[in-house]
Amino acid sequence: MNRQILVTIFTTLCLFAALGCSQIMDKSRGLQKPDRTLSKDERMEWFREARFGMFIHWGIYSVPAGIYKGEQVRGAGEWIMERAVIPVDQYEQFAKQFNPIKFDADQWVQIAKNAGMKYIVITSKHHDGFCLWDSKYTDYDIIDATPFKRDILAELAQACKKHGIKLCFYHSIMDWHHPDAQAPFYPLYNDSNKSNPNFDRYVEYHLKAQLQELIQNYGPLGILWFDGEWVKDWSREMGWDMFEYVLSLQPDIIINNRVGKIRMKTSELSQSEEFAGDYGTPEQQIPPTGLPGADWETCMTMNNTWGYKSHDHNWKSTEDLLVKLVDIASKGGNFLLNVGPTDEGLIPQPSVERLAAMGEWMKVNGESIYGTTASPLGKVPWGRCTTKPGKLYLHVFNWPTDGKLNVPNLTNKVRKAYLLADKKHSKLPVRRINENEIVVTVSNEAPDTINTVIVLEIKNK
Ligand code: JFZ
Repeated sequence: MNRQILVTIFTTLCLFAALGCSQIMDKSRGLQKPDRTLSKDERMEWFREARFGMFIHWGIYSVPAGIYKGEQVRGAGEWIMERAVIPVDQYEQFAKQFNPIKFDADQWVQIAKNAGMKYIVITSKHHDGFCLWDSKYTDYDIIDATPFKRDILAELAQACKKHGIKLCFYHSIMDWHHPDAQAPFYPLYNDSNKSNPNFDRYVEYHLKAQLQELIQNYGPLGILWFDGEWVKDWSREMGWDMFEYVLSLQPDIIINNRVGKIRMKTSELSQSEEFAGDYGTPEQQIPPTGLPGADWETCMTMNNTWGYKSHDHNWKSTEDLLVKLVDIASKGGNFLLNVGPTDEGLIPQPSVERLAAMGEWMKVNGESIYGTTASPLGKVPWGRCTTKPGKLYLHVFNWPTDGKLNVPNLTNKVRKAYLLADKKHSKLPVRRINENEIVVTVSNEAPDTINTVIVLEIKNK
């Protein structure tokens, strides 16, 4: 054996030993990071391209649909167990009534796809602890506890694969049903001062075990979307440990910031050791200037609830939702728009209609959303701007009545201007009026009543 081979064998042995050690350290300290095969940029690539996804809040709370003992319950539909102070054994009865025979995974995925959405995040388990898949770690799931007995997540995984949509799971850390988590705290499931001495056991043998099941049997997944991390027993160390654990199960998965104890709020902090997770999740709001330097995704309801409520009719208009999508893209974020299906298995009709209308716009104008980055123009008086190398997309919400669109803060040379909806790309006249400003001559009437997109091909400096 020559020296070369001996050295190789020796280094290989050392490497194995080191790997083994780091795994042991990982278990005991929870903070050691395993070797990564992929960079964050590589993992985030599809997410940055996608820009638009569907959030689905679905569970046995769609049975009461916001009403308990004849009374309308305030708050979000999926919180009814906590809001109406329902004991665990009473709430479990909803599972027996959950029989969504109209559920059609293919149809749901098509609704998302036709809207222009690229990924779906569905509640594998919400705070109530009920599981939408056949879990071997509990009987409180769709197969063992309901008359429906069809694996919802398996059907969705198959449909997503067929239609090229990324499947992602929302998974609650807080669990009002598990005896080692919050269930014993009844009537105050969400009391952040209460501690369960067995919480570690819940994390190891329920939470982690189920996540492994989800990733291995229903993956590969796009995102694991954690929530409910505010419970007293969840720690910063657990957040880091979970982040590493999930990545070890699927190296290219994306994990939201709610896995960590402290949420990522600003850019400076996004890369800091303080924060576990890959991206920020502003809820029901669009950060005024985005989260510069960080990836983020605004999640939002179409009415006032995530989980279905029969009496919530406060729907946002299509126009409002489209403007929000563009506003978010212009600030460099993604839009995760929620639907709350009924206990029959249907996405409410007002949601279906709005998504279809958004899809019509996206079919023509999707290029100005997918894979774009935040606007370089700052505030523009008529709408928003998104960009890709060599192109600016001017989203004009308020069409100029005089047919003159002023574009401020633009010093680049403009090569060409045209309407994105115009397949021929007919040139629109462009005139520079000063160093910082150009004027595009457009028709007197807005071609699109909600948002007309003008493309500027620019010379990058
Ligand atoms: C959580 C859940 O409690 C809720 O049911 C829903 O699933 C939503 C998407 O997420 O609610 C939150 C989470 C975070 C904040 C507020 C409500 N927050 O950061 O302000």
